[in-house]
Amino acid sequence: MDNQIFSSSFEHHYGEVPALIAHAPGRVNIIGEHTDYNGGFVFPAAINFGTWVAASKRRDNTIVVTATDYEDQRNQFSLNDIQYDKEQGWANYVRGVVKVLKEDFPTVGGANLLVTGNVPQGAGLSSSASFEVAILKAISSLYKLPLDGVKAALLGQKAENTFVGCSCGIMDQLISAMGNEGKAMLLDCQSLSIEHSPLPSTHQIVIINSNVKRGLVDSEYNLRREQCESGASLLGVSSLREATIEMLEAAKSDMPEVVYRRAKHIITENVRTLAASDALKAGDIATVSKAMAQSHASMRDDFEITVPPIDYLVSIIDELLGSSGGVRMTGGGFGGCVVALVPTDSVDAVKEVVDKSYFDKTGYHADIYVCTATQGAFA
Ligand code: GAF
Repeated sequence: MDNQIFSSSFEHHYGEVPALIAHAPGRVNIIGEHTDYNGGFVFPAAINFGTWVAASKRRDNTIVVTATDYEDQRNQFSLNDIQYDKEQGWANYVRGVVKVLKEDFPTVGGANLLVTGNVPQGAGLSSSASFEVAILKAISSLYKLPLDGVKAALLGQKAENTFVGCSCGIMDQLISAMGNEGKAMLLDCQSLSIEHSPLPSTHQIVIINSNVKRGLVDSEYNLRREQCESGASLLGVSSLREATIEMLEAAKSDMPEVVYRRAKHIITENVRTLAASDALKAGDIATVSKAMAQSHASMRDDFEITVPPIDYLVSIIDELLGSSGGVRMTGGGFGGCVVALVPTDSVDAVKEVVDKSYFDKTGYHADIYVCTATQGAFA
């Protein structure tokens, strides 16, 4: 992103230079899927794709936002009356975060905003969280609000849960706000404690976008959440974070089979996430590889959130890498992307193996992004 060109574009739209440009990244989750809303562990990294927001203050109580990625559509609303917009769906991420921000910081005032981004949408790389956190970063910086990264993430999640209508967990907003360059972040979603650990210099993060557009995401996502809550309740714990595999096996015959399998995924995924993060720190790639393979199998068989083209991508990359790297589906599921931790000298081979057969086998073209882990939101 060229800041000079973006500033000129802001000037073209609003007749003044922006006071600041804020940025928030998308994310890739290395391991720990659907564990966040169960109080568990996740291990994502912020990536070098994100959302940029140029901003200046307005004297009135109005937010005006222009979206370059939606043909310069403009949306405008008063801070005194923030309603859901049925016409311009994208604008509800702005309306939602401004509404929850204003509840906590009533002094927030009007703003002109210009937004652009390059996180592939609907691909499981958190384009929405990156959008929410970038808007929060821009407005809180304009008005010098004491909003730290964790608080920004909680507001972004609240906006998504209460205004946009997705019962997401905290992972995406928190990594977008708090990521570190070159590092993945182990997050305990119960205590919100964070530990950053360097990614191995021998490996690259490679993301393969299946280009299967995620279908039924919100309804299936919310259903998984309900099934997990039902599992916790049948086990007599406040969240599946508190459950062990022994407790689950003992209660198996008293619970619906589907709830058993959903709970099994969460309980085993928490164990795998901690094991993978420890192993990565120790440079033990073979253990990371095994944990990622088991995570994918668990998402496919027990949590049932993968689709055949994604399973195919994982199988061909897994066969190529063996224990030298890891591969699994990343994100909420039902399409989207695969993440692979690939030895630097095998990146071309991964591209080749995907190019060779993915289209013929599935009818979809894959996009491949070799990513770096980046810093979280800044202005
Ligand atoms: C989506 C949600 F937004 C996250 O909170 C998380 O649950 C993820 O799916 C699955 O791990 O990205």
